[in-house]
Amino acid sequence: MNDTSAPTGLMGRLRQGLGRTRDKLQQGLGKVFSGGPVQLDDELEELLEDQLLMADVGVETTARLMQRLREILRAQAAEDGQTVIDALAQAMEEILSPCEIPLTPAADNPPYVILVVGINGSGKTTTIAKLTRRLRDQNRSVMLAAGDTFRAAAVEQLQIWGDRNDVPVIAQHAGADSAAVIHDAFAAARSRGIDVLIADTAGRLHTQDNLMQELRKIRRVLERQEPAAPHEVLLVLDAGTGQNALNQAREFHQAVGVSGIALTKLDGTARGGIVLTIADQLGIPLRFIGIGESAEDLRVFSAHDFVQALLAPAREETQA
Ligand SMILES: Nc1nc2c(ncn2[C@@H]2O[C@H](COP(=O)(O)OP(=O)(O)OP(=O)(O)O)[C@@H](O)[C@H]2O)c(=O)[nH]1
Ligand SMILES: [Mg+2]
Repeated sequence: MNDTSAPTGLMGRLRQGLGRTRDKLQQGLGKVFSGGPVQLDDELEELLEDQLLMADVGVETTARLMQRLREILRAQAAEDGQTVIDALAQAMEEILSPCEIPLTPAADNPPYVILVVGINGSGKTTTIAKLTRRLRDQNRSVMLAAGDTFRAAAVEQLQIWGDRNDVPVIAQHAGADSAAVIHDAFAAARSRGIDVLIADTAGRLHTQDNLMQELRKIRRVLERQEPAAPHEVLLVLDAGTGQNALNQAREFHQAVGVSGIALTKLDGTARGGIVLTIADQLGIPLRFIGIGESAEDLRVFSAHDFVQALLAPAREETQA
């Protein structure tokens, strides 16, 4: 991340956001990325495997990638660094593409309800703020439900974001029943004809059974108000937790049924390969990736852009 060039445009920003993972991967694969002639022999395979594992791609997904890489390269005669990179890009995109399913809140029978869940500090509330801004820019009306009743500061944090984006926030006192807050918010959103209701929840460990029960209760209460709600259960995962994110996703999915994932803090980690593991192992739509603190740093996930940002040579950065 010692890159002092200032990439412009959305693609440049994505490259910068994935800088840690990309730099590590490309440095580790210097032989491939320097562009000279290379052969996919045992030595190179081992090097590739090591680098993918270090980027937190995970054992099974790395094996799958390597398998595809061999297949693709078997069909090609000349091998130089670029051929290997192109083949790797193709193999990665094949894994990621099925999970590239953006979140598109339906306009009929409002409100469209997004229930946001995840462990402590994964980025739920800031993701809600960024999502709110995105929806407001699309001229959708938004309401927020302060379902994190655990901390007083959480309600205030959401309130500030709501004020900033000029959207109403339904909240009660700290310690209130989260399901009741979200229930009231739904009723208010429905009567006011609000397009999208986004419900924040307290961070919880996937191992805390009572708190997972609480999420089930929220779901039940919403379902009673509107059988289709929540329309989206968005799980927010911190990319820095690496392979542990997989366990979190499995437990949350089992408890409340996750329909989409937002993977945050990719900018702060060299373990961005976790995106590939998540796509490969879970098959849950990857709605958004977070690559920084500002609103535009919550990006709709694009398999192609992600792979390009990861594998495109750093020297192209200034041209982005
Ligand atoms: N660099 C970076 N920081 C992020 C990103 N997403 C969230 N953060 C930061 O992560 C920290 C925690 O974010 P919150 O949104 O408060 O997390 P939370 O899941 O609501 O936390 P709890 O309510 O305590 O469970 C904040 O400092 C955010 O600014 C991201 O994509 N990149
Ligand atoms: Mg929060």
